[in-house]
Amino acid sequence: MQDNPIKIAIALGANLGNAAETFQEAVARLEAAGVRHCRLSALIRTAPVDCAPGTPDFFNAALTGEWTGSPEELLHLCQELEIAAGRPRKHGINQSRPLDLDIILFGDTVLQTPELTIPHPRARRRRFVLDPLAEIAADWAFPEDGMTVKAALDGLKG
Ligand code: PH2
Ligand code: MG
Ligand code: MG
Repeated sequence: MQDNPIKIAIALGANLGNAAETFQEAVARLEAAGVRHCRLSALIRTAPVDCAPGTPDFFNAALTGEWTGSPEELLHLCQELEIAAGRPRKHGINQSRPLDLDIILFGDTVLQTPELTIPHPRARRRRFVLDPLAEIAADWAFPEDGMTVKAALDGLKG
């Protein structure tokens, strides 16, 4: 456990069930588990990216907060909440899901283990991540090179 709270950003995604309710429930559970000062962006509806033909549209959002545990502890919490929302423990890559919680940023941590890569390796090329994150954390800089969320999003738009 670290003593000092670390600012974290999580991307939320769902394309099964009632995403608005599922996201609210996830925020409540994250708060109950110790994520403080949670701020949730608006939900946006997005076309599936890198998914099988016929995959339903997604709802995406982003959340910022503060966490006092390790990155791995936060990952395991996110995985628990995905399962609580009805996602099978073992699932295919990019398979439809009632809840996906991906850690995008964890303070200025850069981390690569078999279990977890931070920042999220695909975040900067995904509008469905950057659009909602820019609403609540536009000036947050990616630690590898200092590029802000807004600049990364503008790069994708250009
Ligand atoms: N998540 C994926 C793959 N593709 N497409 C959209 N629009 N939204 C997502 O959340 C998403 C996706 C893998 O987690
Ligand atoms: Mg994901
Ligand atoms: Mg995921």
